[in-house]
Amino acid sequence: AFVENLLRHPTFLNNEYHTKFIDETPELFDFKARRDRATKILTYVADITVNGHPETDGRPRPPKDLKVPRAPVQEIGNAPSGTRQILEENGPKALAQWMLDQPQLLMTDTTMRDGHQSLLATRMRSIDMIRIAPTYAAKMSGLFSVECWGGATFDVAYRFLQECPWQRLRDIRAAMPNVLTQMLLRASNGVGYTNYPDNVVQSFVAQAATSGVDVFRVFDSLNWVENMRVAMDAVIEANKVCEGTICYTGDLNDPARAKYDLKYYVGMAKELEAAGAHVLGLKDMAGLLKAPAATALVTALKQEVGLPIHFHTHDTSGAAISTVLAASAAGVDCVDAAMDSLSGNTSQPTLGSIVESLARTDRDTGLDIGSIREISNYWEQVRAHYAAFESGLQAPASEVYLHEMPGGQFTNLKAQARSLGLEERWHEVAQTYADVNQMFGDIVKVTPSSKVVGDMALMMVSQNLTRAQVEDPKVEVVFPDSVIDMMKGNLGQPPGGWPKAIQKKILKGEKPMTERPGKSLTPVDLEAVRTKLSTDLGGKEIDGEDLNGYLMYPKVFTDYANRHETYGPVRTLPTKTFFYGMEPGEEITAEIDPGKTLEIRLQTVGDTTDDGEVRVFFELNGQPRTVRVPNRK
Ligand code: BTN
Ligand code: 3PY
Ligand code: ZN
Repeated sequence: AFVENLLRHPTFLNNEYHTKFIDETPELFDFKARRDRATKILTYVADITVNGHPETDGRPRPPKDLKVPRAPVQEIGNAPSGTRQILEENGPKALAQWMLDQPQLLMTDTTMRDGHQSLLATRMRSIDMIRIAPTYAAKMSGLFSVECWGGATFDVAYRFLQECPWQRLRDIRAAMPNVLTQMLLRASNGVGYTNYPDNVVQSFVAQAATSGVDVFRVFDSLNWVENMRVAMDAVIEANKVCEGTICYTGDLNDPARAKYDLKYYVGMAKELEAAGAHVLGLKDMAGLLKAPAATALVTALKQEVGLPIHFHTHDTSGAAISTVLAASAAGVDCVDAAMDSLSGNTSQPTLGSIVESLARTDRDTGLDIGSIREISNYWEQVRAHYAAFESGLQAPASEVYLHEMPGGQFTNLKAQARSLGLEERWHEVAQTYADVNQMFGDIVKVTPSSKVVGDMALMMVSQNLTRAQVEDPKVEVVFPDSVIDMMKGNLGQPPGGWPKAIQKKILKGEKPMTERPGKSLTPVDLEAVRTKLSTDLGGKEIDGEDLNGYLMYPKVFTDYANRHETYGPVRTLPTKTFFYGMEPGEEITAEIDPGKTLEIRLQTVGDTTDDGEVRVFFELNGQPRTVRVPNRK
């Protein structure tokens, strides 16, 4: 059992990683409390069994005979030392120097973050990650890092998966103590969609560092370095790795897109270097960087800045591996890829194929292809459980060079279009997305600016508005709130500022802000918020993780906390049970604390009574238990 692995792990034994494992307050931590949590979990299983899970309703179902995914068996306790030890022993600057000194191409595995964010609507549950983490520790210690946190995973964990993102981080960290953990941080937008006060950003970064993030990839959705400093400084202050990141957009070799030329990117790289970045991130969130442009860009950046360069792309076009190989040949230090079975299309390029392509060359990654296959086979079993969240995307497409949607947004926007009845008009949405980009002055499109462009494009297609009409001062247009907010300056400034005419029309004469939004946001009184939240949640003790979760997403967090009161630690359920409930006669186990396992057998589901309730009969650790749930069908 994975928790047993954790328990026997040296890191686990040595640190206080434990706090959240105990969901209840310590004085309640006796047999009765355990039984209470068991009742809560049984209530959840009964409810899903009777009513189904709202998120999988009407979606494609995984095959009936799916087994709980099995990770390769691991020897515990002797994981080889890796990049994490370099950071722990020598600090972030020495780690950056170490990167520069390596002949091999270093690699980051993104499967646990961007991989499932881009292919499975971010819905992968922690248990499926933690089970394989010891295998990474044992067999993938040559990786630079594992990206496993941040971006959209944070709010999806609370909102849709009914689990604590911080606990995920601690669990992965404990099971994988030798490889750096990496997160994606939207600078002043934290892991949200809006600019937070400076002290909220600082508090969040400090907590993430404490809970287990080693490498922070910090980007700004308009490439405004001014708006990245607070987050970057907080990472540096925490003595963690600050990967100051350029977002790539446009087409380096297209004179019509001269706004984002070599000079622009080199200039931004120098600003990030001066701002204290340890590593330079090059984030091609839509997968637009073509191989010849990668050669030119990486060559120039290597000449002009002294930082190691870490390249991230998406395979939406199908051409990503050519770009990665060009970047490698030009001397890029590290690249992102996803394990084979969660790679390709809107996800990252294929890790095993990059490793094979470079084998026996001077950039040989040194990673073991047999281990990669084993781990990929595990992810293949996991992926089958998330059939409900597959996008149905059939093939790579060069259309990405037209619309420039980020891989993490593409399938989401498509689903949004579907829900608005615009699925048949998808290619119009794509064209309109490109038109909106031009209308807004050709901007970087990445969370949250990409969401604003998407909102505007959907509005235009659903109302049959053309760009010319939207720009015409005589045509009345009701703009989405997110568009008004961005034009006010609340996400910051793009290079060259916002186009004046459209900004004027959108703001109806209101004067926009041109300063850093954080400069005018009042700091939050953190202790006052903690006290109020505790009161709101009936006296629950609020630790730093809860507080920072609430500061990012007040309503999402409190909804999560209240559901946790009702359903207990449902994160411990197998994924199939979490989304589909149980079949009569089926047996599962759920390890609610290290070594404390619930054996749950569903006996039968009773008929619905006159008051609309269903009795569900279980055996819990051999004892009969009945739970009543409303029939909402
Ligand atoms: C969600 O809200 O979608 C995820 C958490 C699960 C909420 C539970 S599932 C059983 C019950 N039925 C609902 O519609 N919501 C709760
Ligand atoms: C995110 O911010 O979630 C992203 O993946 C941006 O690329
Ligand atoms: Zn990405």
